[in-house]
Amino acid sequence: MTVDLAGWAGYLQAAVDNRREVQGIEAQIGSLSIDDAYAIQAALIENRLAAGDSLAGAKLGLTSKAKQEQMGVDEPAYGWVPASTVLGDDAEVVLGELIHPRVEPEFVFLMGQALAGADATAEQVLDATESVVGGIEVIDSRYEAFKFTLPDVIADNTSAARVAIGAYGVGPREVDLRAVTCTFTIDDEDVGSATGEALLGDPAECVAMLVRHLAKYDRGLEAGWLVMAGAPLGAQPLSVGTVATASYSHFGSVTVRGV
Ligand code: 0L1
Ligand code: MG
Repeated sequence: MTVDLAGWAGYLQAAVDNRREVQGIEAQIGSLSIDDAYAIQAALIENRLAAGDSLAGAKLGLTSKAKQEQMGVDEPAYGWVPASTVLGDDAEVVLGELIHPRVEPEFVFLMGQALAGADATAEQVLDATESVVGGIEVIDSRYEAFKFTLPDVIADNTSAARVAIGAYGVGPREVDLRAVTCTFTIDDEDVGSATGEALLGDPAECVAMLVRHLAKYDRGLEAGWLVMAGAPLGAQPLSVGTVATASYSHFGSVTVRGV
């Protein structure tokens, strides 16, 4: 069956624009291949770029057991970070612009050099990285009740909505990134702690997986981009008045407030 890639990309963009959740794609057409899901995602992003946005980087989602179990999915997914969605390390998130946002801590690589290749390794990722910082991603699935299949969430650019980026980082080999600890609090209540190792054993290996994925499309990471390696902990709802803080053992802290 031929999938209407442009039509589904428009369907998801309309959900963003109208701030209204929509039914999953697979629930409507039976099944969607991973390849077609990435093609819808590509069309969605191309439309945003044509409308004046630019790319600030790329992301992985679902790279920790905590996230995979929370969402009932057992594989990572890859997506894009539009420049218009990037916020500072103490950020207000306007809830009226979103559907049903959640927040999650992130390990974020800031690329000093471009990197591409179907055989990219974690060592090459560290070589190409300028620094690693903490972040908080705001995810906002466009699907009803935040429920989706893996192809659905890929098409939806892995629920990406906003990301707050920390101001302080470390050189990629200054610390063992697998041992960096993140503690997440919501309104001063501790909702969990995890280390970088929760990201498929090694955050740098996650980024290498992304580079190998991009190689299938003759693409790579660019110098100056940010790359989210994923969330080591499950996501939490963000409401008006909620204050979420991710504190990292080596990256300082990042805060977002729902307004
Ligand atoms: O960044 C993420 O881990 C999100 C991936 C998509 C699944 C979700 O919406 O939680
Ligand atoms: Mg994330």
